[in-house]
Amino acid sequence: MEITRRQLLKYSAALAAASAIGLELPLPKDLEAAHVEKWIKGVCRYCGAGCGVYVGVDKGKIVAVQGDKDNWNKGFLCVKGYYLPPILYAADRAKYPMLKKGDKFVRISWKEAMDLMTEKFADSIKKHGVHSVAFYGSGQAYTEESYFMNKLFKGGLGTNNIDGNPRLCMASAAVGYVSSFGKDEPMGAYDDIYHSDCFFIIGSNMAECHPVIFRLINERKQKGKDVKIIMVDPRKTLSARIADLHMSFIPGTDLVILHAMAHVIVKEGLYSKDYVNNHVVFKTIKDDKPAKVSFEEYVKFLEEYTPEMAEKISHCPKDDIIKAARWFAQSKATMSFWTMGLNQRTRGVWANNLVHNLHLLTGQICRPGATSFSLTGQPNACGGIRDTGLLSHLLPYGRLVANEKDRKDMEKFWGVPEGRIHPKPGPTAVDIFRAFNKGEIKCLWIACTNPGQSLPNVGPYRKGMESKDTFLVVSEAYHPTRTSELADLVLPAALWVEKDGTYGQSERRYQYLEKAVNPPAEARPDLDVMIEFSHKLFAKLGRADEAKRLFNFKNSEDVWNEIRQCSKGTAYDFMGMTRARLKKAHGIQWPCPTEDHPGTVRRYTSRYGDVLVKKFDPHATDVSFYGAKADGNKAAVWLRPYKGPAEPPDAEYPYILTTGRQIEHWHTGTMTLKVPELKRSAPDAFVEINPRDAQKLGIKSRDKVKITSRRGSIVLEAKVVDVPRDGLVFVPMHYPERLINLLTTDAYDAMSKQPEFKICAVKIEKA
Ligand SMILES: Nc1nc2c(c(=O)[nH]1)N[C@H]1C(S)=C(S)[C@@H](COP(=O)(O)OP(=O)(O)OC[C@H]3O[C@@H](n4cnc5c(=O)[nH]c(N)nc54)[C@H](O)[C@@H]3O)O[C@H]1N2
Ligand SMILES: Nc1nc2c(c(=O)[nH]1)N[C@H]1C(S)=C(S)[C@@H](COP(=O)(O)OP(=O)(O)OC[C@H]3O[C@@H](n4cnc5c(=O)[nH]c(N)nc54)[C@H](O)[C@@H]3O)O[C@H]1N2
Ligand code: SF4
Ligand SMILES: [Mo]
Repeated sequence: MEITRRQLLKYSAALAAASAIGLELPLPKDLEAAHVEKWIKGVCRYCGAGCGVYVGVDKGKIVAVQGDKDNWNKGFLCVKGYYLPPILYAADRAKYPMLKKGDKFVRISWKEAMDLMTEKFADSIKKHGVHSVAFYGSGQAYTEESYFMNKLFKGGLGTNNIDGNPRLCMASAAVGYVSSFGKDEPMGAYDDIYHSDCFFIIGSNMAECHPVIFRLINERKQKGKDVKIIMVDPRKTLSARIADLHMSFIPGTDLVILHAMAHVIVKEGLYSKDYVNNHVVFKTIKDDKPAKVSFEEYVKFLEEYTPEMAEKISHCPKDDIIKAARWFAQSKATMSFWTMGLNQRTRGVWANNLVHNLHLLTGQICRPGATSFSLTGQPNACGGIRDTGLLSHLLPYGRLVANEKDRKDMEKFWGVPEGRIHPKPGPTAVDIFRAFNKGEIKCLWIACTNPGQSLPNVGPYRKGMESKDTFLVVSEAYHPTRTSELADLVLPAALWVEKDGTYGQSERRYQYLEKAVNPPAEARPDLDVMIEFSHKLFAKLGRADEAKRLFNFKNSEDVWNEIRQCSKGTAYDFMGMTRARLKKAHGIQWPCPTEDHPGTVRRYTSRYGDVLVKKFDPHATDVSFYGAKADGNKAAVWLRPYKGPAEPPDAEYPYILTTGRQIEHWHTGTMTLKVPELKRSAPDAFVEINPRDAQKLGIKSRDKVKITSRRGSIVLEAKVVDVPRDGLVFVPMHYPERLINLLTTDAYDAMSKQPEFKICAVKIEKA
């Protein structure tokens, strides 16, 4: 059966959401497997929602996927989830280690590959020191893999040259949570959706990017009385079409909108005196340092941010701002969601702080339905990267590289000499590639990410990756990709349920993925390769005995057990999540300190079950932001002045280019473009432009259009639709033959170092 895009969306949770009808659509016949020997419990490979799945195995092959009815997703999946099986059997799976000789790749053995790789890394370390090697990881790797590499680099080698693609994705959210609440990760859960009656969704196209979570919101909207959805996005996305209020504005100006909402809330007395008096400190930056200020000073700061002023800057109607502020403050329970529209910005952290501000001011937090919830992009950005600390400034479970006590703590835990962990944060994603370009980093290992396509301003970084003067290893499940084509050595990787491990998802939920089938040919689980690498490298550095002690893991369960120990006593404590428990459970939410603990749905509140409140704050009555010990366990409302994007449009480049996603495809398309139904539905890139701008430019749908930024240009087909606002165009990021990142800017947020993928200036002409 030929499936059209319309039908496909229908089968996905997305259209169910968008049209708010037909929620129980049957699946098309060709999604149901003919015969299944056994069903194995797991998790979807793709987004941070973390839908529970069962994978159907027949004769050693995955033949079907169905939703887990006992998990939070209640058996629902979106199209990507249903169509998982074909990604394992694509013709371009990487099957053997491949070495680049001249312009060609030749097959070599694993022994040759590991000998060569460890020789290159050891040689570089001996000649140029430990900071001449680096690792670039992924929010899609298993927790065990990421924890292991972090230990190897920071604890074993003593370099912080290790970062990952969550820097492009969740860094602003992580720094936002830490600066507002003292610790990372959301306090709430998907369960809050069932209790909320106002959804404030900003910079998030949930219908396409988190469809099953969006489905829950729609279900709530249909069942609840007077449930409001506010959507704040400069495009009228599929998600925005069902909103009660869609606030459109000039990209990069939403800081003034958020301040103006706070202005209205304060002016109309809609704030919570209890929160202001008991749970909040007000903070600003004075002389480059955080400083406390009074509530009165905050009110004074807000004075200039009137709805009128906000309208002038953002072009969002002031009446919308006032209405949104009232709905937010006056609903019984308000829940916010945001993703890349806020995070991928040079003011990403500030934008995150301003959303938290609204919740703290109004007391719309830490009770059922009221919470400030950052949606995670990748399936293991939370558990694997933010929690294990695989970012160049972090150590596991909330500890910091720059904090002496935290370093000592980890040195003791890992059993390495005091002073081993380097006190200075290492380079972040973009800066790793800058250093690689300059030859300051000489050997780089990239695993489970495709930066040759996904980095901002990717042109110069592609040149650096291709250089013959440095050594690039890429662990990939497919070959060639836009990164593996630039590598010196490609290591074939087992994919998803071809190996076992743990994912930690948006709502602090850990889930275990069992191995269901064997990887093709000589592809191996990344963890096996990482462990072998550590022993061989240390042997070449004359430290074989140390490696035996530090990296003595036989399998992923050994690593998981060390990880649990490492979380013990921290604000992340999940000592109680044994492998045996995770195998049976349909996900467990941390904190979960003991084996008989059921997991924690809502954090920072003892009334709703967080047992760590009493442990860290014995005097707490109900709510305690115990991560913020230095501020007396109070959260921070930040005074963050308005600043616009790094590259606003001007006379020469008068349009704004924004980039992002479609429901069918995953990032660089290596997986989803191999699924015929998904490819048919969304076959190629396009530039979305609204009818008014199209008319001005003399462009019709399907015309070829040339888009040029200060860094590069691309020719794409026009799609004239009334989705982006005036002056804005949108291009999806998924297509390897259409590198939109040749145009984007690598300017990044000063605090989170997350690049501004969402905004750069372009000019547009008919090609
Ligand atoms: N189908 C699919 N789903 C995915 C992924 C995928 O590749 N495909 N990837 C996953 C990952 S890793 C991530 S990070 C998430 C991303 O999920 P989302 O962030 O929801 O998706 P995007 O399309 O990147 O961008 C979201 C919206 O930001 C808006 N935006 C642009 N500029 C601004 C601005 O200045 N302010 C505001 N408020 N909004 C703005 C855009 O118009 C766009 O609609 O999706 C996850 N889910
Ligand atoms: N223009 C633009 N660019 C963006 C963004 C944007 O909004 N706009 N968003 C940014 C964001 S939020 C993100 S998260 C990044 C994502 O960017 P990437 O992480 O670069 O994109 P993916 O396609 O997810 O890359 C994962 C790679 O790992 C491979 N793989 C899959 N499973 C395994 C495995 O088990 N082991 C190994 N070794 N490999 C495996 C896949 O084939 C794929 O090539 O893109 C960023 N880039
Ligand atoms: S919503 Fe996300 S986790 Fe759920 S099926 Fe779709 S891609 Fe997979
Ligand atoms: Mo992401």
